[in-house]
Amino acid sequence: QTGSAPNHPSDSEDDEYITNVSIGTPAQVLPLDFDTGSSDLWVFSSETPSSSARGHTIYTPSKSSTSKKVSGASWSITYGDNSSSSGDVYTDTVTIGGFSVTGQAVESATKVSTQFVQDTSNSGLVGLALDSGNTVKPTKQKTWFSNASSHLAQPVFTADLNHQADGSYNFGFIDTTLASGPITYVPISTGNGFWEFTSASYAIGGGSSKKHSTDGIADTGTTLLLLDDTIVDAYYNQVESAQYDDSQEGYTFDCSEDLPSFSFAVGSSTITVPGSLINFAPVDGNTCFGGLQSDDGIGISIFGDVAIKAALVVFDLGNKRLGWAQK
Ligand code: 0ZP
Repeated sequence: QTGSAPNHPSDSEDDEYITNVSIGTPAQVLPLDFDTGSSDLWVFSSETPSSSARGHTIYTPSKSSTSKKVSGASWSITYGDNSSSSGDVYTDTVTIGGFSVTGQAVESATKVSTQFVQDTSNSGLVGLALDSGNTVKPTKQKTWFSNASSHLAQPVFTADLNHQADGSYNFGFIDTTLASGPITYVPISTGNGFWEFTSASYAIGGGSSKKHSTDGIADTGTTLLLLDDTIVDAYYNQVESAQYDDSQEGYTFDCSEDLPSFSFAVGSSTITVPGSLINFAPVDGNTCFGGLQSDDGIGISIFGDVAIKAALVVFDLGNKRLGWAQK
């Protein structure tokens, strides 16, 4: 069996990617942010204070004949950007792209931080990282993909994200027509619960490849490409108008300047992110914010949406590996 779900960017900047998910019986359809950087499936619900839930779609477990409360279970998560949420737990049927998982843990929010209140484009997240990162206590719960994987034709899913355009998350199969190049696989290290891999080198524009080991994760829930200062500084050195802007906390440049591409190694091949994707968004007037920024303070590098948009990314749980193919 397989599933295929369309996604779409939340806004013209591609800040996040939204996919509709059906929960319960009859189906309640919620727009959720699929996040390969975390492992909790949580939703705005009838238990979320109505002042916080305004503008969001909510899950009402009491209206689902298949919902069951998980007695004594609670969850609490804080993300890299300091947004947070917490609550209690149900199990219910969750259908993504036509494929249903019964008994999926659906974490219901009784509290959400202001970032989530204000961001009405999503009504929760679907965590697609490894099970070990799940925050439910006293018993960790499995991700939707982990539950689905033994029933899927292959224990894999793929992310196809596009700039200002629809894309897809496919489960159980790899549609190679979504890429132009071959898929190169690299092993993941599972110890931190992420889709974590090592990239051995990078290149800027047509320049020579520089040896530099990057320990990073493929994270659909992070908007930008976040790498070591050495790489980020070297990149913006090649951008005449670029400067580090303290008030924006990142590199900005003249919107009209053409940016060089950025390439990173995946095994023996490379993925190239075109300069147009690194020109992330205008901040004011003629100044634009870079899609490549520093990972300082995170402790790991993040291949977020800016990098993922350039590729078809294969999350292969069966073989504990990541595949990257140029689009
Ligand atoms: C984001 O990328 C934001 C957007 C964002 C944040 C900060 C600066 C930005 C500058 C320019 C453009 C975007 C920026 C996601 C986002 C998009 C749209 C609207 C939003 C409204 C409110 C809040 C966020 C919005 N956040 C990353 C993030 O935390 C930043 C980051 N910092 C990553 C360090 N690492 N992403 C998480 C999922 C988000 C959470 C989904 C907020 C949207 C809502 C995770 O994918 C990150 C992951 C980091 C870990 C791999 C180090 C994580 O926190 N996992 C949870 C585990 C807990 C560790 C057990």
